[in-house]
Order: sequence, then structure tokens, then C-alpha cells
Amino acid sequence: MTAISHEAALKRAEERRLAEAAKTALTPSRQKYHFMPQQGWMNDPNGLIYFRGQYHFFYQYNPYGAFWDAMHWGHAVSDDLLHWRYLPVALAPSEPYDDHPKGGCFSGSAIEHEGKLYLLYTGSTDEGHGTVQAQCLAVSEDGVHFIKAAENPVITAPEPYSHEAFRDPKLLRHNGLFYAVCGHGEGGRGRALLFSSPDLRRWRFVNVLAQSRGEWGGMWECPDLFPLGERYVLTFSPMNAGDRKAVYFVGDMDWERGVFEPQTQGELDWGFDFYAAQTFADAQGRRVMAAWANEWQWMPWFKGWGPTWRDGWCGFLNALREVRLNEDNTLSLSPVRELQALRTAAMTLTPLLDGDRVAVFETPDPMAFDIDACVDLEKTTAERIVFHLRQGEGRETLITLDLRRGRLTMNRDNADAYSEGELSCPLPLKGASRLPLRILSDVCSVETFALDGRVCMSGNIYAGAAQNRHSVEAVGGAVVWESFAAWGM
Ligand code: DQQ
Repeated sequence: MTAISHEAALKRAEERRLAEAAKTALTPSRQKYHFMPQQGWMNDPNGLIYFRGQYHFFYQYNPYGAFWDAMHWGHAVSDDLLHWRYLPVALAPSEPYDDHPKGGCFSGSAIEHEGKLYLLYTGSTDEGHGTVQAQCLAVSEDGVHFIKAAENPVITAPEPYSHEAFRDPKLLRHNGLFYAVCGHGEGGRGRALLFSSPDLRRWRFVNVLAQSRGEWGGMWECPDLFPLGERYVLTFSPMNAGDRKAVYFVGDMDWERGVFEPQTQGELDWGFDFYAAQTFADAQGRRVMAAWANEWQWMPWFKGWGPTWRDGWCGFLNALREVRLNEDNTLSLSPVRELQALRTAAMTLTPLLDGDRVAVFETPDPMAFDIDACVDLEKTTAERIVFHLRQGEGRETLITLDLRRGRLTMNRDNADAYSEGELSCPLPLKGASRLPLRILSDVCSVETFALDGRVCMSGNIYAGAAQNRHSVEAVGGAVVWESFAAWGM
């Protein structure tokens, strides 16, 4: 559309990133230990990969403002998944197939091939005849500068599927071939389409990897397919599927047909803010998942993207999670152990919290902290345990563990001057003698992990620095802690 080279588009984006970064770095609303952009807007994690000894994270990025618009790929590297160094913008809209004000270089993934780093992303345009989405390749020799392939787009929508909602390719390898799983939606049915290639440039449509009758939303955004133990896992973010926005299926791959056969199903996270998850395999063989901690307009609880745009930024990733397969073919997602290196002085609670009492606890950093606790369910008589977090100025965020009914609830109606809503999910306690619990709080987020990550619930809050007190309450009986520690982060 516009007559601008990729180099010129990147240079312009870089100038903006560098001009705004220092100013935005000083704003108190920034997260302390969650991945976020230097400035501007970010949404989905893209192209997560361990490449030449470093973690490379790319992300949907708009350096020109703190709202979604023509999409670029931001880029950062890390040695430890904790400290990030921002690199030049990797992709900018510049070609007829990816240059549009409300399109651009949409989500995708990365893979290493013959020592080079390849990105497969969605080019999204609209030349007046509706949206056209196709998958495009970019290659880098040094892992920093990317050249768009002359053959682009390398994957177009196969007949009879429409090219309007066809995006977010996730790359994987199997038996010497490359595969790409792409999200698709048409006629109210979401699905994932599978393609294969010998060299990342020539692609063949294999099959519909998985689809539903419509109960799983009208479009599957950001699908991911990966082996875990003896099984395969398919994850995606369904659009307009009620409260569902990040789901998984565990099953088997029939590579002969190119079909995924699901067996069990679950929610990656039951909270307000967890979307477009993507995984990668790290150097130690772990499967690590990142997701965008925010919401789209079509989600039932959507209110906005938060007030941080006033500080020149918006968007961050949830705490990175290690994905594990349980014996019953469900998944557990636990914060990566690297986060423990950030913990500062701990405080502990006495083992017994008497019936109908409140215990106040302090953390060295009142906003950024990590609670690691375990309830002794055999000795506990309380019906509910209620965490009152980020209290102050008459406000608080509530995390309730209902032990009698088996439910976990997050309520942010009175969390701040901005947020609202309550979400609740099953907490399967039947037969359990203990309830391990982890709560990660940062300046604008609270993430709860119950039962070693079998149940996760993430939500953003925009509480100020004066909301700096926390307590936990036992309702209808006593709570006996097997352990309770809270650290600053
Ligand atoms: N965000 C991208 C799309 C993807 C959506 C555009 C999911 O590629 O489907 O920014 O959040």
C-alpha cells in the first residue's frame, strides 16, 4: 500500500521506540517483574525461542501509541527469563501483503533452521475488498535483523477456506518436516489448519487439524501444538466462546492424516487476563508458556485495557509458566522457578489462623510480592479462606478459596478506581489432604495458582502505591497452614 521499504519502516519505528523509552521507563505504573514493552502498546507473545544460548521474545507491538494499531514485532532477549534487553524492532508493515493501518505483521512463531532464525507471521491487509490474511516468512542470520522472503506470502488460505480470518501460524518439526498450525474461522466455526514444508518456503495444506461444531468459538486465535510426555497438546484462544478465552486439549496426533485427536480438555487460566498463549521448549527440555495479560472488546467482562496508556504504555505478559502433564491428562501451569531468584526477605505466618479471624501480613515490597503457602486440609475447619490484597483507601482485591463448595474466586469490583468484575471456577479438592497455593502480585496484576498450578486465575488491577496492606481471613472455622511465606519481589 505505502511505498516504503522494510528498512525505512523499521528505522521510523526505531526512532519512535528510542525517543519514548526513557520517558516511559520512569512511570510508576510499570510492572516490576513481568515482561512488558519499553513504551507503546503490546499484545500477543510471538516467536518465543531459545536461540544461540539466549531466550528471544517477540511480541505484537505498536511503537506509535499505547493502543492497538498497525502491528509491528517488538523484540527482546534474555539469559535468564528475568532480565530483558530490548533489541531493534524486528518486523514492520511495509509490503502489499502486510501493510495496512489496522493490519500489519500479525502474530506468528519462530524456528531455527540451518543456523538461521526464521519467523513465520501473518500479513494482514485490506485493499477495500475485505481482510486478506496470509502467512509470511522472514529470515535472520544474526537473530536481530530480519529480511522478508521474496516468495511471500508463503501460505495462502487453501480452497474452500476463506482468507479473512486465517492467521497466527505456529511452527513445529516432526519427522524431518516443518509444520505450521494456523488459526481459522468462518461461518461461526473456529478451527486449526495444518500445513507442511520441507524448507519453510514451499508449503502444502495437509488437513484440518481440529475443529468444532461452533461450541469452541467462531475463530481460533493463536493455536499452539506441542508434544508433552507421550501426548500432544493443542491450545488456542477462541473468540466469542463465552467466558472461555484460553483453552487446551490433550490427545494424540495422527501424523498420517494430519489430525489431532483430543481426549481431555481444560482451561489454561480462568481469570480475566490471559490470552493468545504461546509455548517454547527451553534448553532444559521444559515447555514454557507465555500469554498476553489483557482482554479484547468481545470478552464478556471487557471494560478497557487499563489506565496505563496515560503513562505511554499498555500490555505485558503473565508470569511465565512451566507446563506439565498430569496423570489424568490434565495440565498444570506453575510459575517458572527462575522467579524465585527475585525473592527478597520473607515473612511467615503462624501455623494456626483461628476461626473467624484476620491475620495481617506485610511484604517487603507492598505491590510486587510472591506468596507461597499450603493449607493443611485435614486439620482446617474453615469454610472459606479470603485473601484481602492491596488494601488501602477503602479498596481491596479479594481472592476467595471456598473449601466447602470447592471454588476459587477473584473479585476486583473494589480493586481500584478502574477495574470491575468477579470470576469464579472449580477448585477440585475432593480427596485432597493439602492445598498448595501461590499468589504472584505485581504493580498491576494478581495471579493465583492453586493445587500446584492445576487451577490458575489471572487478573489485572490498577491499585496505587497507597494500597499496600494485605490480610488473610478464616471464615467459619480455623485454617491450619502447613506453610506460609510471602516475599517481596
Ligand atoms: N492478535 C493479533 C492476531 C491475533 C490476535 C493481532 C490475538 O494475529 O489473532 O494483533 O490477540
